[in-house]
Amino acid sequence: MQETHMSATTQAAPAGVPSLDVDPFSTEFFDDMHAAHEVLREAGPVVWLAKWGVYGVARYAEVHGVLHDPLTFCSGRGVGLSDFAKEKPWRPQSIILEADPPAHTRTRAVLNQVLSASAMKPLRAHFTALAETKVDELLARGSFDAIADLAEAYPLSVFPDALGLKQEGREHLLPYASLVFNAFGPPNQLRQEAIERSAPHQAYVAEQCQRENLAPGGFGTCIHARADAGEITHEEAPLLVRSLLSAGLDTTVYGIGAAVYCLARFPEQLAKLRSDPTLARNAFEEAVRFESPVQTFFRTTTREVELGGHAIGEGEKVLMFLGAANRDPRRWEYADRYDITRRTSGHVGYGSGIHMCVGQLVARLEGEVMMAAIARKVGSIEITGPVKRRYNNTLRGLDSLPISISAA
Ligand code: OVV
Repeated sequence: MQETHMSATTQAAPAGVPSLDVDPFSTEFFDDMHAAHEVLREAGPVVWLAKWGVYGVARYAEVHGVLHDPLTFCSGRGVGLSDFAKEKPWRPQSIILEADPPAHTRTRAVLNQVLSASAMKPLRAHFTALAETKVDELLARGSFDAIADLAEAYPLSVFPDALGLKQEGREHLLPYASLVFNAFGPPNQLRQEAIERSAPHQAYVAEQCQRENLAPGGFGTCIHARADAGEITHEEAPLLVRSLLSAGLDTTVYGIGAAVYCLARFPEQLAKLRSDPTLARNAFEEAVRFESPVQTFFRTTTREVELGGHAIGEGEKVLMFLGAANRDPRRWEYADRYDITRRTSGHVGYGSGIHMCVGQLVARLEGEVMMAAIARKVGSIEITGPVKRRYNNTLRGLDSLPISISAA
């Protein structure tokens, strides 16, 4: 392991930048995150995170500013702690997430098309029917775990088929995604153990990215067709399929989990949703702001730059706290309230700018139709047992949410 990351002593702050010794990748941080986010925001527009020797931004303005200057704050050196200019990536670099213009522009254009609004149209009826079937089944059961039985079960029932994956081996999908998101973090236990156990999951994913393993009509086949059209090479197509396998499932699991957790905690918001099911899409969007299932990404500076009044050198990692920005009182009124009628636009739960989630329409479709099915069919939601947190270096969500629901 790299000496720079393993040093027992913390790394000294550049002059004038508030230095904090909080570790944003520790269980203590995850367990009391909102208080820690406030400390980060109030310390200044930019902070130094001594434990890992990186800069951090937790206020909305600076997070937004970094996201919208992708040439200065690049992704090509990795969006995790590891700097690809200094360390070999744990897997071949993503050609969309971990890329900068002009290379990024071409791969992004392909996924923009594959996951466009018009590509969503043929999916909506089927995604809606399966959300309704799922809610009916759970109403019949009465009590269940909202994570395993709803937040995981529903995306698993629609997304792998939409991608065109075969049935066999799908049990690798969630562990693979969990690994990818842990790997953005520092070399802590979460990351190191995930990578140690990664070989079978990586082998499965590499195989499913091949054209012959993808069903006609799915997103995967659609990507390979763009290679035939000459927009990307035949070597690049499997890597773009891999991006969907990495980022397309667990994120929506955490998003839907967040939304159900919100409705369970805030019954007056469920009542409002029931009285007007057209609020379903915004109720999901507000859950993405409120919980920020994807909490953090890094950028790397490509030059000396001024940020929050401080000069930052070239080759520095900057950690963006998306979840803290999404609750920054400088930007949001009643930031800590889940309010399904709020104007949510501008939240950075999907990022912002040229790298903003390319799968956001799929995520919103899944979230909307699930919230709409709940709005029409569910009368009440009650938490019936201990709520357990799941720990991941990037994703925020629950491991277990025991609930009971009643019919409308
Ligand atoms: C947004 C995201 C998360 C994880 C992986 C990828 C993208 C990828 O492109 O592989």
